Amino acid sequence: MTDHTTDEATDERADPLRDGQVAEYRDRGWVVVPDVFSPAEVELLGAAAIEVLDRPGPEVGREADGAPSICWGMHLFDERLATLTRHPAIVEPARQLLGNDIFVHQSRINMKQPNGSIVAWHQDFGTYHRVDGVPEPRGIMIAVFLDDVTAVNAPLLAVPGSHREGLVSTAWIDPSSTDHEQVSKYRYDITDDTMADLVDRYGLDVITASAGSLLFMDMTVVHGSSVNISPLRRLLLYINVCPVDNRGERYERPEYYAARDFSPIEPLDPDCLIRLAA
Ligand SMILES: O=C(O)CCC(=O)C(=O)O
Repeated sequence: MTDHTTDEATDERADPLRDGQVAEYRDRGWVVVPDVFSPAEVELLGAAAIEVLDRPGPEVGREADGAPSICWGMHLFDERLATLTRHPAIVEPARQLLGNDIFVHQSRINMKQPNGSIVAWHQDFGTYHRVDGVPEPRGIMIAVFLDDVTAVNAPLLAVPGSHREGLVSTAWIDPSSTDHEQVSKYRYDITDDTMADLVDRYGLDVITASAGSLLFMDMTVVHGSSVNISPLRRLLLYINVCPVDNRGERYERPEYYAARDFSPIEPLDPDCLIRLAA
């Protein structure tokens, strides 16, 4: 992989995140990088996401009224979304933070429908470890904001510093959950007592950003989101990556949930998305 230690002034592939951003990620568990993608790129990705959410297959999870809320494995189904996973703005910071080449363990489109269901408190690594056999809590949940997300349209909520806890041991799969056959089938929800303890010790933050921004979050951070009772759309894409020396060792779930392809991702050029719009 690229030598990320070279002097910034002489290497155009120097570390993409500044020291302060890396420190914020390590300390809090996440960092937001604003205004990465242009309005044209956001429009291209939004159109791709809406098309993919229209798929009839089991990779699409739905609200009780049938409206699609999630599609796992988005990059397997669309060239524009596959290209996104190889965009340098995604790949280079992830390689920098993880100190190794990366692969995509899971991707998903998350459309928070008006009055759609909550996402209960969980750690993405909880499922990746317990179900997919990813050995260590090393990986990043990258969110691509395709809408402005503010306090009013059900932003992501997260416990800062909770990545230091490692795997939260009291998480469980709730078979009585209304969306058990769909979205929460593999999700280890964190119990109320554990959540109260974590919030007591670490607090709870809201993550807002404008369309075109990126979030890099340690995949061990405890997070969730509430119902979107606003009329405003909230469309996010997620690309969850692991370093190539931390790959899943069990294959109980289909590939759209958990990677089979562990080859290191080489970044494309910065215009790779916009070229697809032409
Ligand atoms: O976008 C959200 O509100 C949370 C999504 C999430 O954490 C998940 O799908 O696992």
